[in-house]
Amino acid sequence: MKIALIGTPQSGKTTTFLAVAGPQSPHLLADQKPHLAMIDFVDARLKKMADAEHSKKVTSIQFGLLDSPVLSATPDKGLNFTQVRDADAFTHVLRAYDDYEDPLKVFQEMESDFLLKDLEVIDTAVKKVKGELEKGRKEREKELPVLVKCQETLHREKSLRTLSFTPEEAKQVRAYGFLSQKPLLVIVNISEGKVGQKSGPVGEYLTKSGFAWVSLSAKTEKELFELKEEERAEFMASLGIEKSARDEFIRLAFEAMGLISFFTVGEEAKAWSVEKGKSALEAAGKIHSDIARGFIRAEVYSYHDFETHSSIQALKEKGRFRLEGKEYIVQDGDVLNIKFSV
Ligand SMILES: Nc1nc2c(ncn2[C@@H]2O[C@H](COP(=O)(O)OP(=O)(O)OP(=O)(O)O)[C@@H](O)[C@H]2O)c(=O)[nH]1
Ligand SMILES: [Mg+2]
Repeated sequence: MKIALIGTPQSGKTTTFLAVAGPQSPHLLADQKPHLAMIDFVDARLKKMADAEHSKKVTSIQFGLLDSPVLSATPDKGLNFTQVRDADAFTHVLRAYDDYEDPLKVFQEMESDFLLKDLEVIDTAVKKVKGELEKGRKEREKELPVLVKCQETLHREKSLRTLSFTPEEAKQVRAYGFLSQKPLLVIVNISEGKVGQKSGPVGEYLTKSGFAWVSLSAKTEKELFELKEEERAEFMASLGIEKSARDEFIRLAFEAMGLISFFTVGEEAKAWSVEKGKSALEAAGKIHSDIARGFIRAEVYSYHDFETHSSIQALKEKGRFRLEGKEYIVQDGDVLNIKFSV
């Protein structure tokens, strides 16, 4: 999973990158190359279960975070779109730490840039498929409905994020790498002095439009990351910051992508991500295709029950250990043990 930081020049992308990924080599800010950092989602729930069950290994969910100077959108040239087509999601960093630009206007411009770029792609694609059909290539007929659906949505100035697709359609659409379809999280980068205050029109707009967003001071968060752990908690409390940028970032990424976490706990305790509303069978497929293929049933308990009863043995005795079939809808914090035979 790769998330790309985008935004106007000097909006605070690299500062945000450092606030989430932690200190990097000193050359980072100076050179003009793209940087990818792997971010560990350290989930306290997983750690607790691993400790209680004496797991030998703990494996977190990982994200790639991409910061690249070319991902700056300049007013005359817009964003360098070719660089970001393969990202799974975007983080738009808005410059709100001074009055240099209007973050709401910048956000709306980026959104309409995305729509325009997608329209170019879709118009070409529709034309091409129609041309093929006229030449008698009947097999391409089934591609058309979903493309037309996208085209109509874009012509109505709505992003492709607002559409839902069948798995078949989703596969077809994915190949185009549409920008307005990618999950988007927004960071309103405010000044140090404004932490904890209301974020004005841009915040209201983002909430009203249903975006996953947070306001934070990237600069302060970056400095926080440079402190020792003990000092960090104290400093955060003094500034009124409840969650670190890294935690907020992960929470937002999950929200924007519609993901939840589930766990497997044994010799290795491991966290997995799956889209909200997916079945135990689909979760099994995340672990291994063989496990999905030979799926018999899932033994399931929730992290919440684990916390109440403190061990797997205790919650088993209390009857909190359930047997579920393929259709069971996985919930955030579920622990799964899938029985299978191949
Ligand atoms: N006062 C203040 N300055 C900030 C904040 N965030 C970033 N800056 C400053 O803005 C400047 C640019 O920050 P960067 O993080 O390098 O911005 P960028 O988006 O990566 O810039 P480009 O890569 O050049 O497009 C730096 O001098 C930062 O110190 C903030 O929250 N408060
Ligand atoms: Mg930068």
